[in-house]
Amino acid sequence: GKEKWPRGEEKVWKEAMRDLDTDVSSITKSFVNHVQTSLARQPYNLDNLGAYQAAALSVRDNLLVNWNETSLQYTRKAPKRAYYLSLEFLMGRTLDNALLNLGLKDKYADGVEQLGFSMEDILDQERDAALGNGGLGRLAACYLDSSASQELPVWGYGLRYKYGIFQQLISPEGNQLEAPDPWLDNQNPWELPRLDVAYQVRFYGHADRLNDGTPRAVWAGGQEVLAVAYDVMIPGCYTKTTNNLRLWESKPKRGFDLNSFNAGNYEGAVESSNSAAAITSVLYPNDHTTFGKELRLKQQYFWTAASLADIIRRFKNIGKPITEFPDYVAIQLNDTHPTLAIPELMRILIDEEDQPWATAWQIVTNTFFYTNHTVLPEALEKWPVPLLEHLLPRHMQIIYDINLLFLQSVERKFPGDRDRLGRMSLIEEGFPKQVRMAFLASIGSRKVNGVAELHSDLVKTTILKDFVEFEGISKFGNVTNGITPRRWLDQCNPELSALISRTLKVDKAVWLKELTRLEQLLPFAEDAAFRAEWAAIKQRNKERLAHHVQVTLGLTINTNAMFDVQIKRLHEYKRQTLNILGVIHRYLTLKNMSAAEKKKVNPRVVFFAGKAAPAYYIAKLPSPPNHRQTIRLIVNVARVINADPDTKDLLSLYFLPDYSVSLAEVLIPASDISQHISTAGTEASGTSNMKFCLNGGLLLGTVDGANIEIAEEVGESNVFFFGHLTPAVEDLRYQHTYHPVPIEEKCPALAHVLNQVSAGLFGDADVYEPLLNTIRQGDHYLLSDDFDSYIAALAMVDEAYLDRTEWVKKSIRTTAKMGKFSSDRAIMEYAESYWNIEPLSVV
Ligand code: GPU
Repeated sequence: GKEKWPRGEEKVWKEAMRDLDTDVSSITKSFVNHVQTSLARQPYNLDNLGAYQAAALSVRDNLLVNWNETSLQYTRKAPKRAYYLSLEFLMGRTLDNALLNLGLKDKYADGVEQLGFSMEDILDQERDAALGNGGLGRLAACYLDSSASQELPVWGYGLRYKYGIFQQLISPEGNQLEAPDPWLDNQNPWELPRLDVAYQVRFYGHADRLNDGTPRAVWAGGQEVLAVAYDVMIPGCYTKTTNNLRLWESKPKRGFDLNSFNAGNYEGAVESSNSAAAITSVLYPNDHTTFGKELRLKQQYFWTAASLADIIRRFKNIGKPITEFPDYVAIQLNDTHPTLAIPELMRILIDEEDQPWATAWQIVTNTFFYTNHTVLPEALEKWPVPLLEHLLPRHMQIIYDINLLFLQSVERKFPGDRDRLGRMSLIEEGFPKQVRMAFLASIGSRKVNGVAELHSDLVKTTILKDFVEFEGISKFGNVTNGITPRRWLDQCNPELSALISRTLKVDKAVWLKELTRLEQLLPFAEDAAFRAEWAAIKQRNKERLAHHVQVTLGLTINTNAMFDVQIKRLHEYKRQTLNILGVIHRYLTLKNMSAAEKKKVNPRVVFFAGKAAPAYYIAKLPSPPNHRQTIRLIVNVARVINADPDTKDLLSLYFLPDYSVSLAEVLIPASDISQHISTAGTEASGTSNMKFCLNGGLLLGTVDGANIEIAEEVGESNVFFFGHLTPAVEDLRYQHTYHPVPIEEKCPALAHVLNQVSAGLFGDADVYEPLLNTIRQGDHYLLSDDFDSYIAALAMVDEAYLDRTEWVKKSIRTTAKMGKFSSDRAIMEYAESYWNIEPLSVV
């Protein structure tokens, strides 16, 4: 029976359970209260860090009230819920975002000012939560914001890495150095340890089929590790809905192994406890690459097993039969990293719930949804069969069983087509055999999608072509990525946000959630006074960036120049090399100009930022040139160019170290033009392209990923496109291999640039040789094919910038037409067309 509630006097409870007061004096009271109690500090010597912590704890109180209320409603009403499984959540900072979503920023700013602090200084104390590598992890963070903002019952599940993405340092020679990111060192106020929410996760051991006429098996032995929940509050914008991001931490099942301890093996006992904790110790810093490391596979299973156990327990509380699981639960797989959830759910349904195979498979294939984020072959996950057999013996059996039944059904549809069976098998033949995770994710899911129109078409016609032919096209779709306009406009560009509200004559609470309203800015492109305000805000954002660089790096930046920005992970396919070679071309051209010619040139400042994969895992390979060399080249070109009195007023170059979400928030609003220049067909979507355009920066790019859809929205006259198109890429690569043309003939301008680098114009000539040779020979990413049109596009940018009035019009029109790229739109497409979930208001 249920206990009587409230236990004591109802009136007392109800009064105490009101929402917190949010007038300024209650805010200062709560702040000081946290200083004295939670932090146990003396108010008289409180520093900025302490003030940040007190402010965060005070804001958190508000979030927790909403978060509790939201959970209660979900439990009471038991709606269908969606779960977003992602190995990465690149959250960045939380305080500013929470204040804005709660609508409390002005009041807190007022309160802390009365106490002698500045809001800006306080916000700047927060460390980024950088539990991700790049676009894939940041997308997950935007999707959580949009889910909460639209009152959708969506939870995230991930890992609580002790160390996030490494901190990047750049040595004076231009080498990337990596330092650990101990982001949890100063207590994290945004998480709530849930030591009572814990599950046991097994590894290794043996799996024995019962062979009793059922498909059941018993998996026993091996190692058991504990998964403990840490909950992160995800506030919606102007709504009480506050969702949850549950991150798992690994712990040894007992503090240490008592048996070894008693046997006098203290070291062994401690080691076993270390190995359990190791699972969630560090985020793998490799983006778009896989290398069969056992610890990474352990992370993937640990996380999917704990998340599924938690989801199933919650489902069981509703009291419905297990066959109704897909009516209450949708699980989105963010890339193939959580694909083990498919055999894991099969295992639970068969071995623990005693379901027949067909029923279990029916449940599984109605529960999961799989998003693919790349078609680059080297990025498609494959796990060696021997490793899986060793670590997860029962799952390997289940994968074999899935494969057998699947191939039998393929054989029925395409009798005798053995090539097809080989192509479609979940097991790739070879030494060792490997499990193709994208295939397993596809056949185990209700729907499969790519992240932009072009990319989704490529998924359907290349890597999953056979699967489309077998299962029908309707299972394969597209959901074009989006970004949250809260962080990527209102928070990072408050002046522009305020101008938009004033101009549209509507509160930002409205247009931030209905972003297509920005279209109403279009007529103001013709209004000179509006254009002046627009341009002045861009200018102040450039000064804000320059100030940031001055304070952090001690460098003085020319804010009367065009700001040209490329910021993203370093990757061959993203072609930062093309950009730096273009910069060198510009430098050489300027060096040859007369004083009179130079007068007509508009000054330009080029910014790069981004991390390269650490060297350790390729260190032993016969050095394919890696992106670290590109960083080194950028830094050394910067050293030469920025010091050259002939050119430095017209061209300068900066590599900003340690790119992060919070650095992006300063860079993006300051950009006049940004570069998204991947070889056509290689960038699945890109999302920073959307952020720049939303902030009125123009786009220079290839006809790739979401660039295409951005151009469709803003109009081709407002973007600068160049380069070969996707259908030409394969032919060009074929030419490179079988009919190579020397680069001097094919692209003399590029050959000249390469020769200058080789000749030592920027020092270290031999260091760059392997990098330059990838262009001279093979040139897989087609720099030599696209260089001339790239240079032409850069010239068109220069030309367009000379007519500043026209440029500002383009900038306004670009922002005005970016409504489609709100992550609210994207997440609603998932909610309606995939997950079948609905908003639920929390009042
Ligand atoms: N992406 Br696969 C990553 O950031 N990391 C990865 O390992 C893989 C994909 C990116 C895509 O490169 C980018 O084009 C896309 O916008 C983003 O995922 C989100 O879908």
